[in-house]
Amino acid sequence: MLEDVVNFNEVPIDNKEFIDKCRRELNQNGVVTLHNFLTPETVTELVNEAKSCSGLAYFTNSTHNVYLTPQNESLGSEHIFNRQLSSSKGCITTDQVPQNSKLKELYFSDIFKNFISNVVNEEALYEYADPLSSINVHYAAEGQELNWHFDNSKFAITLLLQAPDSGGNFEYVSDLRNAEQNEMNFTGVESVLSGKTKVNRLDTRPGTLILFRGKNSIHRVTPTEGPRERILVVLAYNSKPGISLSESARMTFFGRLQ
Ligand SMILES: O=C(O)CCC(=O)C(=O)O
Ligand SMILES: [Fe+2]
Repeated sequence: MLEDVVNFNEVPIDNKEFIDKCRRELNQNGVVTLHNFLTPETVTELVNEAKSCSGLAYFTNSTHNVYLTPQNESLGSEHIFNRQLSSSKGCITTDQVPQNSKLKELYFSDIFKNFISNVVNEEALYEYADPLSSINVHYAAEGQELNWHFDNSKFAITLLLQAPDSGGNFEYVSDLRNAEQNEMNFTGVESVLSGKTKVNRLDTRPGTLILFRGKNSIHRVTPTEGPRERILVVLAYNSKPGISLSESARMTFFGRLQ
């Protein structure tokens, strides 16, 4: 029952007015924050489930530029385009999430997919064709962070399961570049990386769903502080069926193709 997973009293995702309100909010702010999206029982259950699977997680330390692209040699190694930032990422993949998990019930639910597709203005949403990329549970232990970047995907859905004692904050600057017009805004990026630009911080708690347009909004997750790890779920969809995440991205994030 989806009612056991989603807190319909506070977050009526099958209600037209509520859906319209979320769509307006996303269009205006590039982000929708839904606190208490998951019922408290579901949060507890999913934290226990995630902890029992954490031994399967694949951890990588990587360096990347904010655009998540290869270097452009012609700009020189000192150029902000080529500035290398380090991130550490650990996650389990869709096939490692238990078959009877409430995460799968939510991800494949028509009510949830209909809600998301209406809010993001897509006709329909489809799972990834590969067995890894649709549902990922991310773990960030003390000191681990996800550095400044712009996403490749049009939107991202996250569910925080466990917050660290401190740190692990989601920070962002909206509409810093325009990918559609290939405007990269080197000056704006430099100013964020050097700490001159004031950044926004999302208020996210266990059970909160975030719907975020990260293609033009630079964002990061600050290092986890203290022994309690940050545990967060990423749900990813495509607007067309039969699409897999690229092989290079699968190797980078998961260390395997299937
Ligand atoms: O961990 C988060 O809250 C955000 C993750 C993120 O930005 C990403 O996976 O691209
Ligand atoms: Fe991101």
